[in-house]
Amino acid sequence: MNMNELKKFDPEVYNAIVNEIKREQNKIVLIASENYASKAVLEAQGSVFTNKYAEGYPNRRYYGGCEYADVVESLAINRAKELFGAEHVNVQPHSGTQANMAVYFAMLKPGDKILGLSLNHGGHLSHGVQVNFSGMLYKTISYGVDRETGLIDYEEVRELAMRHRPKLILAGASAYSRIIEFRVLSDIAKEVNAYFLADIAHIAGLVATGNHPSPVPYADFVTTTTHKTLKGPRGGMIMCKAEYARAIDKMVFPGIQGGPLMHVIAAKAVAFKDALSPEFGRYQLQIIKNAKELADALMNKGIKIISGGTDTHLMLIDLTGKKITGSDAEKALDSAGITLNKNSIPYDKLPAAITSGIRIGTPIVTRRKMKEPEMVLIADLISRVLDNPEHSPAINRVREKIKALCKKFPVYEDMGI
Ligand code: DSN
Repeated sequence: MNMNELKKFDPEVYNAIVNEIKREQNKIVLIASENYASKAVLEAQGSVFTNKYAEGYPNRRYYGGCEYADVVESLAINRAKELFGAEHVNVQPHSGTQANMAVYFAMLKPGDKILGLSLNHGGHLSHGVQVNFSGMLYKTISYGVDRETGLIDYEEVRELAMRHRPKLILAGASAYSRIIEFRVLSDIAKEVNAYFLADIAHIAGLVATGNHPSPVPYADFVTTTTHKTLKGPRGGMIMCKAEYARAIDKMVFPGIQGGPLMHVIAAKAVAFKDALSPEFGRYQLQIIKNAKELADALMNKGIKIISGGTDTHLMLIDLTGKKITGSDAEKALDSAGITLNKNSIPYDKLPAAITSGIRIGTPIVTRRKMKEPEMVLIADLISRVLDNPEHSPAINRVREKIKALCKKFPVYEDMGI
């Protein structure tokens, strides 16, 4: 990456970028919602398209000079349609939350009821949490997971739907490791005449490659981010049935956004091209294999995983038997070179700022070409830290092993840093 001008003009920002490159290279990042975009994606996102206003949609813009903006947005739309088999795609939402906002604003009125997975049980902020606009504007009803199995209780969803008659039912999660039965949820939505929205932000890459059942055939709306398992730039996207195309497009622009971020849309197009390749399918499969291996290896060390494993790219560790909070575990692991995040577990007794759990995901380590043997090693290192969070010599030994592992699986070796 050539940053000569930046280095000369703004050494403070340049140094922060260099340090971030080193951090991403020298630590093992297990944050389930992050990924390392390809250089092609970074180049497109760092391009002159950052200069361009293109309010409107391809061939229907409110500015001149949009002919090349039209090219990249059309590529992004067509590739996304092919990838997911969607009838209509809008690639302009700046984020997943804004994608969800556009669907709500297009279909609901303030005060309408929405039914989604509780944040405390693995749901998402924008699915009706009180401190978020979704919880402020709509009446939220939440379903949860079973205390024993850790699985979504679909019977509970049906009962809640029958009792409350929500206008919209949401599927999707940020900390749920098992297959989501989109078809079952769609049937429940049909029974109560509710819209069905599937937010596949976390699992989009798995869905695109057939490694998780797709909600696209059943859902009225499917929203996603493009930067998690999908490995693209940070951003959002909406897919919907053709009958809602006009309402969704109108709500994204001019409803809730102005100019689309054309440099991000160019990078989305690049990511979708990558996602259509056979190599990407193999990558997604390995993400799951690695997650399963890591979960098994952690459980072999006596570490409890919610629901007893994973079908996806992530798992949720229950620390209640370990005498360490999620927040302390996050800190201790980071000091040893393993970056992940604390996370509430279902029925958590501790507040969200502390938590009794940590969330682990394998998209980045798999992107670095690590496979099952490395997962066994990482599980061992995590276990050592959780057993000795305040023991400096133990943490130092883990840090040395992480350094060696990172060196063996470089990401940015040719960036001249
Ligand atoms: N904040 C993201 C996550 O970490 O899951 C979801 O938006």
